[in-house]
Amino acid sequence: MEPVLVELKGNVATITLNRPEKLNALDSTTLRALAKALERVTASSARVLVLRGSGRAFCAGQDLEEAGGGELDYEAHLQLYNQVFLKLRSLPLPVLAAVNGVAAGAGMSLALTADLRLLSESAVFITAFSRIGLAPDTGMTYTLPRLVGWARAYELLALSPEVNAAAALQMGLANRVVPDGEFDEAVANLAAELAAGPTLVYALIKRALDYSAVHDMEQVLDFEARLQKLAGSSRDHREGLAAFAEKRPPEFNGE
Ligand code: T3D
Repeated sequence: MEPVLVELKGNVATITLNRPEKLNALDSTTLRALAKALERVTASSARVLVLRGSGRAFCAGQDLEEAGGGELDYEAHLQLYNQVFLKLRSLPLPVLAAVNGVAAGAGMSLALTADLRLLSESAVFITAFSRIGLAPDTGMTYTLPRLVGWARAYELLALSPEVNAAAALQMGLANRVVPDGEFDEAVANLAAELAAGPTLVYALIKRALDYSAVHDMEQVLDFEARLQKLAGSSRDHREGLAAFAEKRPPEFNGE
C-alpha cells in the first residue's frame, strides 16, 4: 500500500497520509513519499492543497516503532523532516489541513504548518513530544505560540493534554469545526473556494505573515510594499478592479 496518495483534480490537489493501521505515523518511507508528493503538487497546476489522513486519524507523528528500532540515521531523518516542513510552509498556494481525527507530535506540526485547519468534531490535537521525553521540533515552537500565545503554547507543550475540536477552535488552533458527517463536504467546499481565489495573493499573505513574525514594523512595511508591487501588477488585481467597476463577481485565475 502506498504510504502517501496524491490526487490532482481540477485545481485541487489532495495529499493523503495512508497508513491507517498506524494512525498515519511518519516513518522514513512515508516522509520521503511526502517530500515527493509535495514536489508533484508544486509542479502541477493546483491552486490549493488539501492535506488529510486516511482512516480514523490525521497523523500520529513520528513512527515510534522506527524511532525505537535503533536503525534510524537520526541526523538525516531530522534533516528530511525539516526539508518537508519548509517545503510545505513555502508552497505558493493555500494549504488546508483537513483534520479528521487525532493529530499528535509531528502530525500536529503538519496541521499547524498549513494555512488553514478545518476539523471534524472528533479531531484531537496532542503535542505529544514531552510525553515521550522529547523536545518539540518540526516547527512547533514557531507555529504554536503564534496561534495560541506563549503561555498556552508552553502549557500544551509541557503538559501535552488532549485538545478536542471545540477547545482547539476556542484557542485558535482551528479555523472551523464541522460535524463528522459533514466533514468531507465542508473540506471540498472550502478547497473549491480557495482554488477559485487569487492564488498569488494567497501566497503573498503567507509570506507577509511569516515575515512579520520575526521583523520590526519598519521592515514589515517595506516588505509589504514589495509584495504589493507584485500583487498590483497581477492579472487578478486587474480582474478585481474590472469586476468592481462592472459590478460583478471577479473571476480569478490565480495569476
Ligand atoms: O524522533 C524525532 O525527534 C523526530 C520527530 C518526532 C516528532 C514526533 O512526532 S514525537 C511524537 C510521536 N507521536 C506520539 O508520541 C503519539 C503516539 N501515539 C499515541 O499516543 C496514541 O496512539 C494516540 C493518542 C495518537 C491514539 O491513541 P488510540 O488509543 O486512539 O490508538 P492506539 O491504539 O494507540 O494506536 C492504534 C495503532 O497505531 C497501534 O498499533 P497496533 O497496536 O494496533 O499495532 C499503535 O501502536 C499505532 N500507533 C499510534 N501512534 C503511533 C503508532 N505506531 C507508530 N508510531 C506512532 N506514533
